[in-house]
Amino acid sequence: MKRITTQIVTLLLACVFTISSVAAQTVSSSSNLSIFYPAGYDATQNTPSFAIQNEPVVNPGAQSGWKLNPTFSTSGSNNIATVNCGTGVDFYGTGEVTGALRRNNTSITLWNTDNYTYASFGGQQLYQSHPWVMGVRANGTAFGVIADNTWEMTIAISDTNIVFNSQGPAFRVLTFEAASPQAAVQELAALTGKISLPPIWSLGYHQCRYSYLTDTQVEGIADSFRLNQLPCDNIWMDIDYMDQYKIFTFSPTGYPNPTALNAYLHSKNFHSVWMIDPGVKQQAGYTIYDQGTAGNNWVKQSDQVTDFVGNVWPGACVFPDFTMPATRTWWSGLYPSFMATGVDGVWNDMNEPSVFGGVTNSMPTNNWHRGGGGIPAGTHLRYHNVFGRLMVQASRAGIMAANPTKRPFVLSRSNFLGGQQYAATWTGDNMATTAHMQLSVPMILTMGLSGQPIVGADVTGYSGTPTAALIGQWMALGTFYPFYRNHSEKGSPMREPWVNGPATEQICRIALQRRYRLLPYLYTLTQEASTDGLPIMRPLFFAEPTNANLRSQQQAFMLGDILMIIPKWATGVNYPTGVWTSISLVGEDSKNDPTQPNVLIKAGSILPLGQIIH
Ligand code: MIG
Repeated sequence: MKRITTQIVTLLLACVFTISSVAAQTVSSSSNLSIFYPAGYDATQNTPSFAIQNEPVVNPGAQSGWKLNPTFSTSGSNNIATVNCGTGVDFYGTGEVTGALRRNNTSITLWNTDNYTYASFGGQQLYQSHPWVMGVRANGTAFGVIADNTWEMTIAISDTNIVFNSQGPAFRVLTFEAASPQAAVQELAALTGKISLPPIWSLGYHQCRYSYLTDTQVEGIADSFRLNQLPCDNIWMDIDYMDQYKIFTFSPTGYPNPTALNAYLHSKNFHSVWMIDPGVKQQAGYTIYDQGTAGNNWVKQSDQVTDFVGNVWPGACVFPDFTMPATRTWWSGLYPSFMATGVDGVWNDMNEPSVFGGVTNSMPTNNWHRGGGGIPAGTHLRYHNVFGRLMVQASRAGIMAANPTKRPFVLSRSNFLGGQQYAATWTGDNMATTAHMQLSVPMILTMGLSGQPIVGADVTGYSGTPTAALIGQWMALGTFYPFYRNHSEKGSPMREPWVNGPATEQICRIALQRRYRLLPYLYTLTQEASTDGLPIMRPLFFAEPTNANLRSQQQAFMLGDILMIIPKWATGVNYPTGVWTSISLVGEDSKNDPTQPNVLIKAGSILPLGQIIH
C-alpha cells in the first residue's frame, strides 16, 4: 500500500514539475572519451571550464558502441544529466565526502560549506566540490564522468545511474573509458591538472594549534620537540597571530616580531606556516582594506554596485572578488612582503567563503562577481564553488613571485575539481572521536580518487577531548596520511605529543620516527603523483582491481603500490592476492604492537627508507 501511494505521489510530482527530456545536441569523441553537449547549451554560461585544464582533442560525432551516454532533462529551472552505467558497477569519487568509500546509493550536494564537525546537512555538504564520479566494473575496467559546471548541484548515485542535478544552465558532460581504476584517475589528472612537487618539509610532521597565542609559546613548543627528541618539521600559526584578525598584520603583543620568530624556527630546522583568510576587515585606515577599496576589488551585492559586507572573525568584512584578474593580481602582490618575514608556507582557511550567520554559512547567492579575462560576470550561485580555488590560484602566484626559487606550500580548506594544482588540503573540522578517526581513511582515499593526492585529517581530532589512547592511535595512523598534521580547537585540551604523559609520548615518538623512516618513499610517491596523477594513499582495490572482495575495504589501505597499512582497529580486512609480510620500521613489532598500524610489504618490492631520526 505504502509503495503504491509513493508511486502515485511520484507520478503527480512528475506532472507538476514537468520533467522533460532534452535530446543531446552534439557529441564529440576520441577513442576513449566523449563530450556531450545538451540542446540549449550556451557556452557563455559555462566557460571557461574550471575543471578541465587540458581540453581533450576530439572529433565531431559519436564513438560507435559507446556505453556512457548521458540523457539530459530539465526540472523547473534545474538542468539534469543522467548517466546509465549498467549493472555491477562500484562507484567512487565525488570529492570531499563523509561516509563510505564506495559511493553506490549516496547523494551529495556540491556547495562549498563551512560544516563544523560535519554536523550540518547530514554531513553531505562539505568544504569542496568535485563534480566527478568514477566507476569500476566487475572485470576491473573503469570509467569516469565529469559534469562540467560550477553551479550548486547534487550528485545522486544508485547502483546503476549517476544523476547530476544542477541549479545552473545546461552543462556538458565528459565520459571516458579506462583499462583500470588507476588509468581512470590518471585520465582525470590529465584533464584537470596535477600537483606540482611540494617541498619535502611539507611531507614531514606538522604541529598546529588554534592558536599558539604568543611567539614565546611557539618557541617553547619548538624547543620541546627538540628536547624530547620528537621529529617535527613545521609549526603553524593560526588566526591569533594577527592584529584583531586583520590579514597580513601581526599582533603587536603576541607576535611583535615575526621575522625574529621565523629566524628562531629556522635556526632549529623548523619551517613555519601562517594563516591568511579571505575576509578583509572593513576599517578605514587599514592598509589592505584601503587598497582593496581603492582598487574596487570587493564582491558586490545583487545591485552590482554596493560592496557586500559579512561577518567573520574580524567583525564586518568585505571579500575580494577573485573572479577579477585585477583582484587576483592585487591579492598576489600582498604576499611578497608577508613572505619576506621568513614565512615558509601559507594556510588559506574560511574560503568557501565562510560568512557567519549567512545562508549555508556563506554569502547570498545573488551577490555579484564581475569576472574578466574570459570569465563572464555572474552571480555568486555560479562562482561560489570556485571562490576558494580562485583564491588559492592567486595566493600561489604571489608566493611564487615572492620566492621564485622555492617550491610553494599552500593549504586550502575550500577548493574545486582540479584545484590540487594550487593547494594541498585537509578534511576540515573533524571531531576527537574514534568514529571520525576511522572516517578519515575513506575521506582521504576518496579525495585521492578525485584528483587531490595531498590530503590529511586533523590528527587527534579538531573538536572535543580525545582520550590519551585516541591521541596515540591517531598519531600512529597519521604517519600514513599524505599530509600529517596534529591540530586542535581553541578551548580543547592541548595535543602536543608530550602533554599526556610518557606512555603516550612514546607512542607518538614511534609514530613520528616511522614517518621519517618512510619519508624517501613518501617523497617518491609524491613526485610520481606530480607526473602521473595517482594518489599517494590508495584503496586496497588498486592492488587487485578484479578482486570483488576489496571494493569496499576502507579501513586498511595502500601507501603506493607496495605497502599495505592495517590499523589495529581494522576488522574484516581482505588481503589482495600475493605475499604480504609485516615489517618493522624503527624496531617496533609492527604486527603485534597494540597501537601502531601493521605495515606489510609486497613480496619482491624495494622500499627506500631514511635513517631513524632522534
Ligand atoms: O571559524 O582559524 O577549519 O582549522 O583552526 C574557525 C581558526 C576558523 C577553521 C579551521 C580551523 C582553524 C579555525 N578556523
